[in-house]
Amino acid sequence: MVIRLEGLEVFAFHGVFEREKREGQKFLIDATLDLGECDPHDSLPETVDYGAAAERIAAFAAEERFDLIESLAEGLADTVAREFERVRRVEITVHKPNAPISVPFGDVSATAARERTVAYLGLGSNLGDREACLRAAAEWLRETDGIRVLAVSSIRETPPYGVTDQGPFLNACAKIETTLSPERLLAVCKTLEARAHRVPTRRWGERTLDLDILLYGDRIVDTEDLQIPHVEMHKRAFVLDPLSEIGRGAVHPVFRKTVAQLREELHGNNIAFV
Ligand code: PH2
Ligand code: MG
Ligand code: MG
Repeated sequence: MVIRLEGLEVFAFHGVFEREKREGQKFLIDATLDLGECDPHDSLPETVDYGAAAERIAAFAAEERFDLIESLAEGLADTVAREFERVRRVEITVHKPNAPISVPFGDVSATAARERTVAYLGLGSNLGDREACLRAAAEWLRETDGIRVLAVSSIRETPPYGVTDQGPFLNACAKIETTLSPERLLAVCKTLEARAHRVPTRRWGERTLDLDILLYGDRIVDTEDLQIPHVEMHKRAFVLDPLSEIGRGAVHPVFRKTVAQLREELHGNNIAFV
């Protein structure tokens, strides 16, 4: 189901020039609200009230002040994605038909989109009050704008993997729904690690909190700063064991296998004893 709102008219004060900020002008806004598989059965509570969405969009556009129509479009897409939980994907286009351009023109617009994605995070700690660190991390995730925590696995103690001359870890996994991009989600993870007073040590070394993105929908990301799926997840019992509690059926988009399958392959015949 897709709902389209077109030509929503708002008088507002966005612009780079003083005169635009002072005098304001007309903006036209289009919103596409993709509700995914939603079948509302002719009942308003089961869909998105387009009147409520229009009012929220108009209020945001009128109250905020941006230099750029790009920023307004991003802010609107963020707001709609966060506040209207039935919206799987939103696309917002902001038109500024009377923009101060010295050449005659038809229209100028900017488009931004947000998509609600299910992601899985790995949590680890082997320094300080390990359990308190993991519980705090789950709480901080719950408080983060753009993240809804759907499930947190049990916490288990695991031997250090990779670098073995360090204390045992506590590990857990979280299932979240997020409107943040993978890059913004990574930034949140780093901020929360710093909030747990993580200090840089050797690679794979001891840490108060490690927050890793394991899966982000079916997205594959391979940049210098970020690799999704997590490149080691399929080799690690401390990831696959807690992950299988909350995401057995989640599919690894590179291997095209479920978490349950990867775990079975990792543990072989010993799975009953893990
Ligand atoms: N994290 C590492 C390296 N080794 N071992 C366990 N048991 N748990 C971890 O979370 C862990 C690890 C690097 O992130
Ligand atoms: Mg890690
Ligand atoms: Mg990490």
